[in-house]
Formats: sequence, structure tokens, C-alpha cells
Amino acid sequence: MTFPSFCLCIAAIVFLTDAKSMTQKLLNLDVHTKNLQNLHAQFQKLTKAKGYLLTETHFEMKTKTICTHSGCSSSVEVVKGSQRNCPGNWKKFRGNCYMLLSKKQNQESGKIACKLLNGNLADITSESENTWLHKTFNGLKDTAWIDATDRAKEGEWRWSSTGKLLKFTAWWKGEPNNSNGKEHCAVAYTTGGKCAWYDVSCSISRQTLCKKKA
Ligand SMILES: [Ca+2]
Repeated sequence: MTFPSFCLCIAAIVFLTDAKSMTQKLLNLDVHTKNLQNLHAQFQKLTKAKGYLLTETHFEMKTKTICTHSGCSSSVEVVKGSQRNCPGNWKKFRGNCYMLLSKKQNQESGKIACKLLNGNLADITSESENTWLHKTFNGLKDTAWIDATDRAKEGEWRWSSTGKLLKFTAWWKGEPNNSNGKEHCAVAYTTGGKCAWYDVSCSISRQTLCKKKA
């Protein structure tokens, strides 16, 4: 065997070995895709059983795969929250996504609805966030649940998803007033041209404002 043909033979063996490796990678990708599709189906089934019909589900992955003659490598691209987009109809503000659910329901049902969307009832932690919500959701013309509650201790308002005491607040004048001793949940509502908060009974039906990380 001459030197050039010897090289060609080695190259062919390397190519065949890599082709086999690539085929295996593609098969793995196919299995991976099927697993993801099963995950979508399971998620849809689970939420449907709970009375919710999801029109679309997203699992976001960013992977990078590089193959050379010495093998393949892959890495996950980490995208910062501030750079990620919000899915579907969620609106984005400073690394978070927000959605207003127009269906009117009690606070507990609203909280569950947000969790099923991989979020929580919205905590509002700054004047700029409160103003943005007012502008973005058409002035919040109808009241919507937010995450604040004083269920655990009367008058001690906390964000239920984190347990943290409220630092920024936007209570309407005279609120929270715990009217009739039955108001332990909070709603946001446009009053006087800005988004103001009210404490109300947790069992009344209102819209729901959900929030999650981008
Ligand atoms: Ca009140």
C-alpha cells in the first residue's frame, strides 16, 4: 500500500467511525425529541384533568453541539433573564413576564392558575413596576389579584410566594381597611389615573395578574 492510499484508508475508517457516532447522536436526538413530546402531552393531560385547557406549551432549550473527527461536544447556552423573551402572550418588564387572566375567580384559584403557567400571583416591588402594569394592561380597568396577603397575621402584609414583608406599597387612601374584618387578599385597580391596591375578601371573583421570571 502506497503512502497516499494508506492515508486515504485511515481517513475512510475515521469517517466511517464518525458517521456511526453521528448516526448515534441523531438517534439520541430523535429519542430526546420524543421524550420532550411526551412531556408536553403529560403536562397538557395533567392541566386538563385540573380543568384547564392549555392551547400551547413551551419548553425552552438552547444547546450548542460541535462535532470534529475527535468527537462531539455539546453545551447549554445560558441566557440571562434580562435577555430572554417572554412566551406567548406574556408581557415583559425588566427580566419578568406578566399575564392578566381575564377569567374571574377567587384568589386561591387565581394563584393555582398562575402556578399552572409556571408563575405566581404578581408581587409588585417598585413604583416603576406598578406604573408599567397600569400602562400595559389597559389601565387595569377591572380589579385583579396580586400576591399580597395578611392571612397569617392581620395587618402584616406579605408576598405569599416569598413570605417577604411588603416594602413598596401602592394602597389607595384608607386602604387596607379590612372592611368587616374579612379582607385578607389584595387586588390592583386603576383609581385616580394610577394603579392602586385594595384589600378585599379572598373569596370574591376577580381577574388574576400572574408573574414569572423571563
Ligand atoms: Ca379594603
